Amino acid sequence: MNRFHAAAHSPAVTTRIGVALGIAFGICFLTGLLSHLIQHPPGWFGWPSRPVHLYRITQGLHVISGIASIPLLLAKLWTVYPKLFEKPPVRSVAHALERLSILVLSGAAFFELVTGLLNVAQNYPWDFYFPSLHYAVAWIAIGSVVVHVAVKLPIVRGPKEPEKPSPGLSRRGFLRSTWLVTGVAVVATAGATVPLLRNISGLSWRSGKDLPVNRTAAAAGVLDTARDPAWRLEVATAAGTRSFTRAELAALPQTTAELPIACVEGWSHSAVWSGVAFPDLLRAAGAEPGAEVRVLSLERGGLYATSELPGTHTADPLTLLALTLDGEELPPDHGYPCRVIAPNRPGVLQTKWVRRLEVR
Ligand SMILES: Nc1nc2c(c(=O)[nH]1)N[C@H]1C(S)=C(S)[C@@H](COP(=O)(O)O)O[C@H]1N2
Ligand SMILES: [Mo]
Repeated sequence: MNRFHAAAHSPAVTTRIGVALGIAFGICFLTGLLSHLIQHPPGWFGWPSRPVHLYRITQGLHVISGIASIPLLLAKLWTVYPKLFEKPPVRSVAHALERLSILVLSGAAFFELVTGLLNVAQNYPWDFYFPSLHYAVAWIAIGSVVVHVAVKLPIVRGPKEPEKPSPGLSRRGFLRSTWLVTGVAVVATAGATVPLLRNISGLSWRSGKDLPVNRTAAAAGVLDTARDPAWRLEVATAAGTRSFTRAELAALPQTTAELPIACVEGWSHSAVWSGVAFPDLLRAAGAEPGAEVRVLSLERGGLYATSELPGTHTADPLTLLALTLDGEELPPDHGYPCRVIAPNRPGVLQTKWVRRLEVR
């Protein structure tokens, strides 16, 4: 082993990288949990409709901290890998448990980072098992992190070993390389969500000038139904069902607002939308703003063909059933004849090609 390797395997280096990884992984877990709660809200959970940009920040943090965790996890495994092949493999029950917990921890962390990265890179390559599995394994990962930190805390807080001058240099070198690679990974991807970084984020996905398209009208199988002159928006309330032609929707009071689409993949993009604000639409249909509304798309099947608008959102005058995008008629790929655009809401819930609203 040369000096660089010997230094990289020192406990001090493992600890420094471990602390950074713990922070990045913790942020990733909490922001991921938040995103899950917003998409599958239990009764006790409420998510506000303001500030408008809050979800784009929390989800941007989720993806950025996840990406930062990848080089940190690799570096951390590198610093300890001689120990992974130690002999004898098991010295005592405690030792066996510790090794097992590290195996679970690295396996779960790897699974989370790789599935997250694939989701971002391939635009939802899976149908439904990804989000639920990614969510379930997150608990295994964070649970084993907590156990691992509890076991290692005495070492982290214990007396620092004296830095020997010569290996010290290489140690610092290894740490510096780790911070550098992590920094580059973050800056290269952060442009997808941080507008200021957009110009220098060579590698970032979906960072062009135009609003990205998540699923096209053709892919969703709605090209014909979206253009059908017989299309009507149905609004079902306790008092009965009202339907609106597109011209009738356009004749209602219109609201214009600049609002972002903040995809769970981490990219986000602002655009100027106009259409009917939900409070106005609900009143026109004989219902009250603040009612819970189920949104149904022309798309058949598909994970994102329906969504729920909570009362906080249907009472907010910035929650739109949008008819135009950047001053033009809504393009088919962005949801023609109309779509939901609500403030502070995950992109997956901004349902396109709306055909029916069910007021609860
Ligand atoms: N009906 C329907 N609506 C949908 C989707 C979909 O697959 N089907 N994708 C959602 C996702 S994941 C995102 S990020 C946004 C993207 O909107 P855009 O394609 O207009 O940018 O639309 C949302 N609305
Ligand atoms: Mo999305």
